[in-house]
Amino acid sequence: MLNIYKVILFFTIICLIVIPIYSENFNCSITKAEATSITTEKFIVILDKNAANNHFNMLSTCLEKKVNNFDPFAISQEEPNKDENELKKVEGVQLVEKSFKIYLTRSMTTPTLEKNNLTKSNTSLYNLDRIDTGKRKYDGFYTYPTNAGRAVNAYVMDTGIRMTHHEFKGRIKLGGVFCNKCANGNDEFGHGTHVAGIIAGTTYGVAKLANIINVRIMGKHGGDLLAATKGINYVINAHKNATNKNSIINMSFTTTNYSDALAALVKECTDNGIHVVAAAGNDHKDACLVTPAAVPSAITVAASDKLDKRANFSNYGPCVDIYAPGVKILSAFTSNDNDSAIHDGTSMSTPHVVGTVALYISTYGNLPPSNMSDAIISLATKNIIKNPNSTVSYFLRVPH
Ligand SMILES: *[C@@H]1O[C@H](CO)[C@@H](O)[C@H](O)[C@H]1NC(C)=O
Ligand SMILES: *[C@@H]1O[C@H](CO)[C@@H](O)[C@H](O)[C@H]1NC(C)=O
Ligand SMILES: *[C@@H]1O[C@H](CO)[C@@H](O)[C@H](O)[C@H]1NC(C)=O
Ligand SMILES: *[C@@H]1O[C@H](CO)[C@@H](O)[C@H](O)[C@H]1NC(C)=O
Ligand SMILES: *[C@@H]1O[C@H](CO)[C@@H](O)[C@H](O)[C@H]1NC(C)=O
Ligand SMILES: *[C@@H]1O[C@H](CO)[C@@H](O)[C@H](O)[C@H]1NC(C)=O
Ligand SMILES: *[C@@H]1O[C@H](CO)[C@@H](O)[C@H](O)[C@H]1NC(C)=O
Ligand SMILES: *[C@@H]1O[C@H](CO)[C@@H](O)[C@H](O)[C@H]1NC(C)=O
Ligand SMILES: *[C@@H]1O[C@H](CO)[C@@H](O)[C@H](O)[C@H]1NC(C)=O
Ligand SMILES: *[C@@H]1O[C@H](CO)[C@@H](O)[C@H](O)[C@H]1NC(C)=O
Ligand SMILES: [Ca+2]
Repeated sequence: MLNIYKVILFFTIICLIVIPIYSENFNCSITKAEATSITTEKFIVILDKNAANNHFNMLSTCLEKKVNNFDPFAISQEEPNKDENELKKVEGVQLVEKSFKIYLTRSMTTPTLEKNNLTKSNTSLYNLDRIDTGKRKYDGFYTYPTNAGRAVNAYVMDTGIRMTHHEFKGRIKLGGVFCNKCANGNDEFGHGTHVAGIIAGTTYGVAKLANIINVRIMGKHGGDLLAATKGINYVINAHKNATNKNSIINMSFTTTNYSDALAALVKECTDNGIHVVAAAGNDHKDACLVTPAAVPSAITVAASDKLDKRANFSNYGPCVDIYAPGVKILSAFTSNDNDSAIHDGTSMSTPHVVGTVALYISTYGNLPPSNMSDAIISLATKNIIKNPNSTVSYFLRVPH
């Protein structure tokens, strides 16, 4: 059985130990010659349960190679498949997957910036106005439970957040920074700030009293699977440590291909009681083809527009659990502490559901993730949006 804490331990020990070479009798299946070909590529390595105590000794002995901080390995690019297979033969290694690029799920359209223009009236945000009702009806109000997500922690795994933005005052903190060459938790792109605003912004947010925890896994140009796995490990650890177990992760990234490592980590989160809400993706294809969207225990969110039509970029199909507004969404942005912008994407739909889970928890109490998923679906409105490759669809509705 997968044990994610062993992964953490693995990275941590590599961080702390200054390479004494161990001489225990490990059964090395990688030869010295093979080990010398190891150079640059990064792999995610997940160890099985029994390997934890020996893993560092084993790997440093077998590979006779210094392993850098948090970078599990570097493998020759000439024969990557061979090396990956060799790595798999090391005792205790359960899963090896090459790190690859992950993508933001905001669509590629150029955002319309609306600087220094916070919408004070709650009548102009169609997305908030829409999600408090079943049948489409814009009454100019967003009606939500008064607890508004209080004491719920929403972990935003994204490009960082402009934490000084007025939308988050007093309810935001830095969790960790996991991307390569990212100096701090700042948002150099705007994506994470926009998402966080939809979850919990005072003006733009679904759950206006929820806490935001900034887990930066992407820089200006996206990130990679390795950073994502480190970020997820962090959240699981933080959740385990915390006395407040009301945790939701918002996963705004997607992969071009299905990732076994990412799927395993998402399942580990939900097994530990952390709610995972994931974007369906913006490639107009079946969401079952990509992670984390395809993972059954995640709540997977597709995008619709003001007229309840599926957004033409949105992924779809049986792996989609729910639709939420994701076209022309106004939220916080990064130029200054009052900045706002309009974005499209399943990245914008996902935080609506994160906020709704927060509302649910603060109103009715927490549930195990699978029950929460059922509860959110039972609040939702059935079959008002066409979901290709599936006979059923649900549209988000907040508790009322
Ligand atoms: C080491 O590997 C060899 C060959 O695969 C196997 O026969 C042997 O039992 C292993 N020894 C230990 C201690 O695991
Ligand atoms: C921004 O301000 C201008 C001028 O007051 C107004 O016309 C426009 O509707 C505002 N935009 C938003 C999104 O509030
Ligand atoms: C929405 O509008 C109502 C009536 O104008 C006002 O009482 C309420 O505070 C507004 N809510 C928000 C979140 O702006
Ligand atoms: C969890 O607690 C341990 C022990 O106090 C600490 O070393 C670790 O940094 C904490 N991890 C997180 C993610 O908070
Ligand atoms: C994704 O899968 C396709 C087809 O299986 C393959 O050609 C491509 O290299 C894969 N991409 C990545 C990033 O692994
Ligand atoms: C999707 O819809 C937008 C706006 O309605 C339109 O500009 C765009 O061309 C459409 N894209 C595709 C691929 O149909
Ligand atoms: C942002 O808005 C606040 C109050 O709404 C105001 O006090 C502040 O001056 C504004 N800052 C900027 C940079 O516009
Ligand atoms: C939440 O997830 C969505 C889609 O998965 C993503 O676009 C957005 O950036 C995320 N927001 C936060 C605050 O993590
Ligand atoms: C969660 O759902 C399972 C299966 O439907 C049910 O047996 C269990 O009682 C539920 N737990 C809670 C806390 O609602
Ligand atoms: C529906 O799924 C099937 C296989 O599962 C696939 O071949 C087909 O292209 C999908 N249809 C759409 C519209 O994506
Ligand atoms: Ca309304």
